[in-house]
Amino acid sequence: MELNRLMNSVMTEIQMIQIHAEIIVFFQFVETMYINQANETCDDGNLNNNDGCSSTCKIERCGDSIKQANEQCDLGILNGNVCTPLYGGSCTYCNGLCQNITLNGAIVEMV
Ligand SMILES: [Ca+2]
Ligand SMILES: [Ca+2]
Ligand SMILES: [Ca+2]
Repeated sequence: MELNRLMNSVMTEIQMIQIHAEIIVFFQFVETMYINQANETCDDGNLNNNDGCSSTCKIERCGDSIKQANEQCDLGILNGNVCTPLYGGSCTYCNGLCQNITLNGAIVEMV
């Protein structure tokens, strides 16, 4: 009987330790989800893109090299690099507001 009670209390202690460990893991998980880590520029606690904070916890903006839903293009530092259309042709570049801009080249006039 004494041994039984001792065994029970040992088991209870082991269970308490396990529960404690699980609680720590849970809080670490919550922390990872919501708290800004050093490599993050934002954290909205979800894994969705296009809501201002990306799934990799970076602030979504024009110039981040990732095309968000409200952007037509995003080439990062190459935004605003104006292209040069050929004669009679056209070219498209991404401007500083992440919009595609199409330029038409001069028309070669047949004389
Ligand atoms: Ca985080
Ligand atoms: Ca998000
Ligand atoms: Ca972008």
